Amino acid sequence: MKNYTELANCIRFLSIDAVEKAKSGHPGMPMGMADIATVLFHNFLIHNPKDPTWLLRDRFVLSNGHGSMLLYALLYLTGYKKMTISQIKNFRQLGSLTAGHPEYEPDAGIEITTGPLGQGISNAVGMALALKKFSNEKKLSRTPKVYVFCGDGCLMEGISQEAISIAGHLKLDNLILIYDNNNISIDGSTDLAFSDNTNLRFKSVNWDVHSGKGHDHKNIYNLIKKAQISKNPCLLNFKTTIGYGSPNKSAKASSHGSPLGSDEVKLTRSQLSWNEKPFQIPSNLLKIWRGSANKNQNFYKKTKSISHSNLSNKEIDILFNNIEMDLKDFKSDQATRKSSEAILNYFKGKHPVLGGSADLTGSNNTKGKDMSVIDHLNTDGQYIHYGVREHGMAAIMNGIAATKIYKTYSGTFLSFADYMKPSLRLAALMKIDPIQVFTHDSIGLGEDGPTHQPIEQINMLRLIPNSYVFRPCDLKETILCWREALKINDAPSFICLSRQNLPQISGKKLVSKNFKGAYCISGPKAKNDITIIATGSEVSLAINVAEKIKNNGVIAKVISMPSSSIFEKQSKSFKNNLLKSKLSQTFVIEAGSTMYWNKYTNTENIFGIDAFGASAPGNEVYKKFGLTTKAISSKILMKLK
Ligand SMILES: Cc1ncc(C[n+]2csc(CCOP(=O)(O)OP(=O)(O)O)c2C)c(N)n1
Ligand SMILES: [Mg+2]
Repeated sequence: MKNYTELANCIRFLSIDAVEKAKSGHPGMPMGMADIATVLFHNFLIHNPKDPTWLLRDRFVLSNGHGSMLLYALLYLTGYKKMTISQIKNFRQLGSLTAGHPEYEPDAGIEITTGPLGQGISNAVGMALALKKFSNEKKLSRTPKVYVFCGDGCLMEGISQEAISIAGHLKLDNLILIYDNNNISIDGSTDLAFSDNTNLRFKSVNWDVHSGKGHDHKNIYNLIKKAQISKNPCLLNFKTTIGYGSPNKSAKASSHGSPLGSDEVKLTRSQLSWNEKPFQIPSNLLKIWRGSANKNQNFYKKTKSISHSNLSNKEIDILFNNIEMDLKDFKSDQATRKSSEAILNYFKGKHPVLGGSADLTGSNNTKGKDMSVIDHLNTDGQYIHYGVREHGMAAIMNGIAATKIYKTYSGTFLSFADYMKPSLRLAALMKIDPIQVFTHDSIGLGEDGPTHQPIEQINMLRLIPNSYVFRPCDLKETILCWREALKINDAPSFICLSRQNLPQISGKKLVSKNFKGAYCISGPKAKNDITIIATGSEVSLAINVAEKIKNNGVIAKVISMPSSSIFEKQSKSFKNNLLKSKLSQTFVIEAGSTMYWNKYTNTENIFGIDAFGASAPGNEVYKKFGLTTKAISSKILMKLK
């Protein structure tokens, strides 16, 4: 056996010194997990620091992201070019790769952004699924493994249950979760709030479970070895000591989230017989670390040139031109969720999308006719039944998207976007590209009532930086929105679709080549008295309003805005031109909260809903909130008097 203690101390002291220099950070977790990480990286993890984005590498996910220095130390020690010693010295400083919590940077070996506890475990499920599916498709000799570290906090978070439950159901045998069972979280002993029988919990959802001692290298080695041949996802529950090596702070919450302090650092150096200056790693140890990734070079050589098979943007354009041609003369009223289904049916295997729904497949219309279901026997499918696990689903999709192997989408009701928000935000932060299909996008859904009628959700989504919100008004716009969403590869997309039937109105007016998020759908392009902006199901309402007020001599230009996000990116002159009116009056109609639209007009010109909906047929609810042709046109005329 190598001298794992000294090798682990390299991680410990890089972490201690970096946190000390930054005057902030979390030394306890890296000190406690250093032994396990060392054994894992020296014997099991298959990666190549010289080719960080090799598609078929194992993935290492730090779900307890507060221990970020553990990851940075590992990346530096194993020789990732971007992770230099000066990056370590600049821990938590502006512009460094060594952010307070790991921020997705595959080029530097950072596989996923973590920090909000529970996300990493769930991302890892998506990674394991994508890698297993891809390895089967390519008939590889080895399926890459996903190793995840997590702490007590991740296991207390509800999302972890959703993720481990589906991982067990799908028998993701390439997923190994290593639990830092140190009995400590921020408030003190976990006894304050946590008395789960974690092993039983995992066993009950079909995981293999082994318990071990997290500072006993032989024991660590043996358990990780056992996990290699598991037929199920595997939990390794290691008893560890937070802040291991610190005479006064180990096993205490005080080592969790603040520097040890210079006196305690000295004592720790002496306790662990570490005589190096800050940030110095003895060359003999660095050499051993740098050589640790030389395992399984054959597999690397055999698979390094394998790439994923997503369509290029040009190919997507061609595919969509065909769809548009085919559906050109479509005239019947149709819910946009049905339009979306028609598009998915058109793909017929032409686009390697990995779809799904959180138990609303028939309502979200997310399953294309030819898509087969992924289960534990069939990873060749293209469709995942996520079960009723929206938050888990969104995080799992982030994991899939982060592998860069599959473009992925899934569905639920728009009102349940709230259940997914933390993961949607992280997708945007990471610049990864899952697509969420959110159906039942307004009070128009009717009788299911206010619990299901989204009000503020669409604007909640619009507020997430680096994300794209779409709300098409008919089939043609739905085609356009799908096309754009599939082409976006550096942000998540949210496609909001109606439950109720809508008329086909965009027709030939839709300039689809160079889509700018909004366009004049009815009325004159210039010399209009007023402008009315509408989205989705309210576009036809806006057109009706425009026709009615025309009888009173008021000429309105109606702007359909299927993507406010794309419109906002346009030049000021384009936006001003489109919105321009003789009376400088812009009105907005959208069956949701109004606040977002204040940037384009005054509050009294916005027809929306700032209350919860109502349980009644959709038309009745529209009436109740004054969203009818009659009510809106008379208000507009009053305003213009
Ligand atoms: C969703 C979420 N809630 C709260 C926090 C703040 N937080 C960071 S670490 C932590 C305690 C975690 O305990 P544990 O996972 O046992 O970490 P350890 O102290 O053992 O390193 C908390 C509450 C967070 N990062 N994410
Ligand atoms: Mg803990």
